[in-house]
Amino acid sequence: MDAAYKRVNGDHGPETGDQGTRKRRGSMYLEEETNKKSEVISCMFSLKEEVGALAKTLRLFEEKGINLTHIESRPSRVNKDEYEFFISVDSNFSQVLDEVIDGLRTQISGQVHELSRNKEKDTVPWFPNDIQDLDRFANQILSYGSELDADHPGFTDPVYRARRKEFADIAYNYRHGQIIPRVEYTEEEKTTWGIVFKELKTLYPTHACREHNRVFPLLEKYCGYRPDNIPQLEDVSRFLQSCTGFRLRPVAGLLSSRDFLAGLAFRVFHSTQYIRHGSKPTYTPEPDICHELLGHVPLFADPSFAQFSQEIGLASLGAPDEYIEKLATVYWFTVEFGLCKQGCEIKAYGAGLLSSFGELQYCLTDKPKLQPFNPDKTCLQKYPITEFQPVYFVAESFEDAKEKVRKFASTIPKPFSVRYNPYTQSIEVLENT
Ligand code: HBI
Ligand code: NLE
Ligand code: FE
Repeated sequence: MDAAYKRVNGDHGPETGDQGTRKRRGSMYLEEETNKKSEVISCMFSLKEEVGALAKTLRLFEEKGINLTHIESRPSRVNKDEYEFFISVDSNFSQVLDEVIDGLRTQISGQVHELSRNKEKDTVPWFPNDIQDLDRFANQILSYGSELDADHPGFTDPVYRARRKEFADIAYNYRHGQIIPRVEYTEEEKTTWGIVFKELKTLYPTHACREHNRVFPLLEKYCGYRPDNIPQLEDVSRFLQSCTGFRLRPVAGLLSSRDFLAGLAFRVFHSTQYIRHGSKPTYTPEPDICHELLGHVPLFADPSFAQFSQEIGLASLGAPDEYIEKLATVYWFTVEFGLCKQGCEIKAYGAGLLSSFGELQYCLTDKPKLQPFNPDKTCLQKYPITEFQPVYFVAESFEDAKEKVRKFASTIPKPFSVRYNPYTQSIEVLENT
């Protein structure tokens, strides 16, 4: 076994290998020994201002024998009582740096960001190897869930903002395998849910695909889907696991496309837990609990759709950035805003449609333009994210869409292919030799 592929922290089972042709590959891939050129790796972290905080942190590097080549500090612009530190190390230390970064994340109160790592063209971007590796995404959200943009309807509502911070903290502290903390929703939040729930329920029989309509009554029966109750993520996650092995994990805000799609490879769906602002229940550009529970969950309970979604996730692992963007677009026009043929009718299966009373009505009128789903074309389509879609793509069926995505995935340049091992909940890498 090539030592360069081995993870240093021995928390994984034995490597699965067929005479070295199949290797588990995770964070260590970047440091393959053929890649002799020394690269700089940088990372940034913030620390609360207190005596000895930096010394304590630097000890983590010392313990692993890591030589820092650069360190700078500046007062944090976000939190007045914090300092930000920027450090660089030589990539010879890349393997152990992972451990230090994990250590930093658990031991310091501030945030840690990895800034750069071996940006050479022919290297493969890091991807999670094991379902636990998804814990690393927890504090890599694009905008912290409690920092709302100025045009958000909750921006000037201090109660809403404080509430968003509570939800962000749950997600931030969540680790794989834990029970998702239950949330007591306020009367106001339940009212918003009730409006969305009741309005959508009148449209589902005519507008939603048959898979959604098949699962919805089960969610009412087993998961507390009712107009006066916001279901708990933990209960829904258990239900999904029993249907298709999909599970939910709470997330504080938007993840990068790469991270978000990688979750799907493990049948893990990153779910928000907060609810949209009550002033605009029929449409919100952001995912919220209505969107996740009413839009996504029913479809993830369908075996064929679950497999389709996982296929997009697997295709994303280690893909170059430009292909991540293409896959994110494919995801957008299927999982989020997909339409499909059912008999001689067209129905909605995209979660963004199934959670928006406004857009669910609109999408089946003659206003938008419809095109056949074809990943090669679909992946190039531009789209707005804060208004109804001008274009939708129509799939023949989930099975057909899955085959097409599989074909598309095989055109992504990668020196390996992957498959998911559900027994070990990890990715097996098959080298292309
Ligand atoms: N992050 N938390 C979260 N939820 C999403 O639905 C989501 C995301 N990041 C990216 C994303 N969706 C998509 O728009 C694609 O980029 C995959
Ligand atoms: N527009 C959707 C809704 O209002 O529920 C949310 C879309 C999230 C991508
Ligand atoms: Fe979504």
